[in-house]
Amino acid sequence: MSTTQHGITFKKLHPVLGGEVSGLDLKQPLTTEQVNHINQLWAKANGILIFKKQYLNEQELKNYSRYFGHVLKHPFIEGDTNDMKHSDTEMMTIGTKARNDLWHSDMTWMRFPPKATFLQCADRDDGDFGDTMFCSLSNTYNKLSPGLQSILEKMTCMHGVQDLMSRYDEKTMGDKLYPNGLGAMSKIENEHPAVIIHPNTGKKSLYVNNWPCKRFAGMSQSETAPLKQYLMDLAIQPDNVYRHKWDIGDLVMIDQRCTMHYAFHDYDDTKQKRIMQRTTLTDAGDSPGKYIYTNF
Ligand SMILES: O=C(O)CCC(=O)C(=O)O
Ligand SMILES: [Fe+2]
Repeated sequence: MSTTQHGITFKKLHPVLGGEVSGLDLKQPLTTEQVNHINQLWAKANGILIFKKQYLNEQELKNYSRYFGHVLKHPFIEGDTNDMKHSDTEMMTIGTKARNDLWHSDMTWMRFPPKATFLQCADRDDGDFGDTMFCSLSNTYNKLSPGLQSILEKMTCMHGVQDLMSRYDEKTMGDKLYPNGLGAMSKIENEHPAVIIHPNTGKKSLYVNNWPCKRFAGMSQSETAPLKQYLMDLAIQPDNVYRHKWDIGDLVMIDQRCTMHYAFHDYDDTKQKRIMQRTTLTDAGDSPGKYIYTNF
């Protein structure tokens, strides 16, 4: 079922999350009305909004991103690897060999996590590989019993990035605070509520993710594991997951406040090509940051 308003067509792709917008050329400047409309559709799509055939260059992707927030200078800038590089600090290129085949939300290990990441398929070989799955954490919250909902609303979680360090150049990844001041690539854990209220939609969402959420505050990881496992199993049930098959030029706006994602690495990365580009958005400048959720 699709609806059209001001020449913009919206089609739901999945009962829970995921919607596709057509009728817009994102290379062109947008009016305030168009931006407001896209924001409404983004909420209607429960945080996963897809545009096909956009083919934005790096500057155009950054320009488009800026309509929705501040484009964060990514703090891994010193951690470039063969598989992930930064043409500048605001744009990240995710190469064929990169591994994101674990369920996660982006960078909740930060003191002030990003609200969204925009992901574009810049180049890839044809074929049935390298899909990305998205699941809804607001719907996961809705599935819980009122009893567990109210327990979780009183809880907070500790999020940490340290176990990712092995993938990067550890020498540059000490306890250093990055210029944007939003986090530290270190043993430091940052505390966030286990349930948040999305500031735009007012909807409650589980803010416990498979990664980088480590443990409930005041509890060990092993004490946390059973409840976290229960929540994650619920989150990734097939009826709560939209699976995207990428074409070159697809752009997905991912709301990191109410979703997790998983990128399949089901291909031979020495033979098949899959190049993605990403911007990371916050609601404030690079410093000192601002919470992207409403607390209880
Ligand atoms: O390549 C993908 O589909 C996902 C990339 C990703 O998870 C990330 O950049 O955080
Ligand atoms: Fe990610």
